Amino acid sequence: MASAFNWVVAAGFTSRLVAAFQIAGPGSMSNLGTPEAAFLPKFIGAQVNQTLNLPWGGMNVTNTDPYSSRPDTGVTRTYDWTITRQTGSPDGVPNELLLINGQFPGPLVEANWGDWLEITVHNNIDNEGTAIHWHGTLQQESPWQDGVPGITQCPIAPGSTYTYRFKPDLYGTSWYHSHWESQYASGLTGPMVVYGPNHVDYDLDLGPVIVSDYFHEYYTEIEAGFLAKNVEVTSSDNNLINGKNSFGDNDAPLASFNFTSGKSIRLRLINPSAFAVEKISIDGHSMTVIANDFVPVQPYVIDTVTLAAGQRTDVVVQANGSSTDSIWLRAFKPPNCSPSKPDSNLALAAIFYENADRTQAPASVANADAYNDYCGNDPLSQTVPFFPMTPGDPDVTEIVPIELRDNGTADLWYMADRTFRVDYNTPQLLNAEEGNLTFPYIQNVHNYGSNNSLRFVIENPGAEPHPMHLHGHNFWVLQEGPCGGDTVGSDTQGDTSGGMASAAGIGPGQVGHGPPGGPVGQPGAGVHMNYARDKAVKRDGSDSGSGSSGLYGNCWDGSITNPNNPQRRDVQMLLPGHYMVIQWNQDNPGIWPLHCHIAWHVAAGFAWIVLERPDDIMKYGDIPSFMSQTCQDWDTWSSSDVVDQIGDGI
Ligand SMILES: *[C@@H]1O[C@H](CO)[C@@H](O)[C@H](O)[C@H]1NC(C)=O
Ligand SMILES: *[C@@H]1O[C@H](CO)[C@@H](O)[C@H](O)[C@H]1NC(C)=O
Ligand SMILES: *[C@@H]1O[C@H](CO)[C@@H](O)[C@H](O)[C@H]1NC(C)=O
Ligand SMILES: *[C@@H]1O[C@H](CO)[C@@H](O)[C@H](O)[C@H]1NC(C)=O
Ligand SMILES: *[C@@H]1O[C@H](CO)[C@@H](O)[C@H](O)[C@H]1NC(C)=O
Ligand SMILES: *[C@@H]1O[C@H](CO)[C@@H](O)[C@H](O)[C@H]1NC(C)=O
Ligand SMILES: *[C@@H]1O[C@H](CO)[C@@H](O)[C@H](O)[C@H]1NC(C)=O
Ligand SMILES: [Cu+2]
Repeated sequence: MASAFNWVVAAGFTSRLVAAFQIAGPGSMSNLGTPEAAFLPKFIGAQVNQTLNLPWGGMNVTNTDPYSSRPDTGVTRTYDWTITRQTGSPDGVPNELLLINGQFPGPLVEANWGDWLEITVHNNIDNEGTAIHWHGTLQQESPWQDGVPGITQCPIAPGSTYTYRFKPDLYGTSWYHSHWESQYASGLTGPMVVYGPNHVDYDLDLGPVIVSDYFHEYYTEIEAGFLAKNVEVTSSDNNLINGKNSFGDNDAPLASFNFTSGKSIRLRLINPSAFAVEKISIDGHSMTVIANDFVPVQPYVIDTVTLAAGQRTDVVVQANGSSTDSIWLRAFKPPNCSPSKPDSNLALAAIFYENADRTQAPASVANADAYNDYCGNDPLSQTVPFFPMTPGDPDVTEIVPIELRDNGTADLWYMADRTFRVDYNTPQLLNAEEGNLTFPYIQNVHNYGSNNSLRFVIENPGAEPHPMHLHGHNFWVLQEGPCGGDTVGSDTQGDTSGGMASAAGIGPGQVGHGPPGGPVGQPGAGVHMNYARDKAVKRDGSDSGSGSSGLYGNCWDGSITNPNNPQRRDVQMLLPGHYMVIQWNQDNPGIWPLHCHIAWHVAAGFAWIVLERPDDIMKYGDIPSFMSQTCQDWDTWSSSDVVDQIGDGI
């Protein structure tokens, strides 16, 4: 599926590299992807040859439902972080970054399944609040530690400190990031590994392989630009592996990794991009997928891993090369999935076998599928959770069309006719705990009471893909597919989809390469971005727009892929011109955003707030005590300093 264009990008990059090849070493902004980064253990405290006495006892992938039971090791692991804004040059270009303890990417957080984490965050940014979200954690015992400002806490004010204390309830690979506006696009993010049981054995754990888009402009400029419809600024400048790459011909050093011939090696692939889809491949090697997000899956073999923003995939690779081999690991961000500058789309990392010549650039050839530019995830039929769970009939079904709307001065995202904005001074969870379930309309809070299960049919009539993420849960992905029926044809007003495509910096003919046969999101194919406003009708019969009823919700035929055990994860890509159906059980009282994980989209109102079991939230008597210090500090700071809330706040 690779287009000629993509191959040109790749070839240009590779030939330049051969001239001046350097791998990153001491002095890098993070040791991840350098020879100093240690292989990871099977668990913290692991002894060589120790197989008994696992920290989590006899609980394993097949005998334990991790959503309802988990071990308790009695261990608390502590971290102490200071966040600063300073100049760094991870790709050789000086850039204004937000750093944790001076590192980019941020420090690796490690825990055993059943441990507690206690992470103290000092905000030393002089004029911005912050809050750190632990992506993919359920926060079942601590919904106030989810790290979303205005929702589960007041922001940590400049000069203030907050300590997050939570149990990373699921095991596997994840990441953390600031949830204040798009701060994470300027570096405020890092990897998180929770050691737990394995259903596929391996010899060595290479640790995090973080692949992400990268911008040479501070996030506030980009966010303001997106809102002001100056979307050129959302074109990424580079692609990084563990925070490393060169730019242009500056010869900045690359990431590298060690392979040992004959060994099976686990890689923890993470995409913390602001926007990009990443295609990850290793020349001459295939990969066995063992987990998607925090969900172990029945192993399947592929040549190229696809990660949308927020997603992770754990793979095991057989190091079957010879001991003198050196090869490339490639991360390619297809320019049809996110806007990007020319020549910015490929990152390479060197993989050296034990006797390789480490001074020479690898000369290996890309796999046939390395520059595949399909933006969607692996087929639902292929991604089968190892611990099976069967969804029941939902108590509530929502039909949610999405739409980008121009309000005259700004581009904002709407979900079923609703956009979103927080108030940093009154966190929603505090309101709920106090029994006040009346939220300002703009906060887009939906009270689902004590319903047992919720289903969302999300329809994307636009020209861009959206990686949909839910806090506090892994959702089932019941089905996905083209959504032409609802979006093509009847609406003759406001056909601005071509404008949307170019607004995103995506040129004609590059939009939404779907699975074969789909008329997917091609400009001019009748996709109407204003459709949602005009025709949105929720299934409960309330007409949320000005149109007639019954036009939404017609795309999905009710079929479910693997109905006894559908794919579960915490981010799923929603393609242009497609729908997706997700479902989850309300087993986690709290207040959880369902949002697009593209930083510029979520900052422009693309969030729907799920209020889950408020009666049980009210039983958490100690929420005010967790919030009081940050809220007092925030009130004090924000009463004397003007808060420049560029976007919706998250
Ligand atoms: C990678 O290999 C190099 C060369 O043998 C060695 O110096 C370095 O310590 C190795 N790193 C790891 C993490 O094994
Ligand atoms: C592990 O135990 C076996 C059997 O006792 C022993 O032969 C081997 O050397 C041990 N391996 C290491 C790395 O200690
Ligand atoms: C998990 O443990 C059970 C025993 O409780 C065992 O039968 C099963 O094989 C184990 N599963 C894995 C994947 O190790
Ligand atoms: C290594 O395994 C891959 C499949 O993973 C295969 O295509 C390749 O030919 C193998 N290489 C060697 C040297 O055996
Ligand atoms: C459009 O939305 C922006 C961002 O929320 C807001 O600042 C502006 O006032 C809105 N403009 C109009 C005309 O409503
Ligand atoms: C409930 O919260 C809303 C929004 O913060 C606020 O406007 C309202 O005054 C509160 N109501 C009560 C009774 O406290
Ligand atoms: C279920 O959710 C709906 C909102 O979609 C709400 O009106 C209803 O009261 C909830 N039912 C229960 C039992 O909480
Ligand atoms: Cu989006």
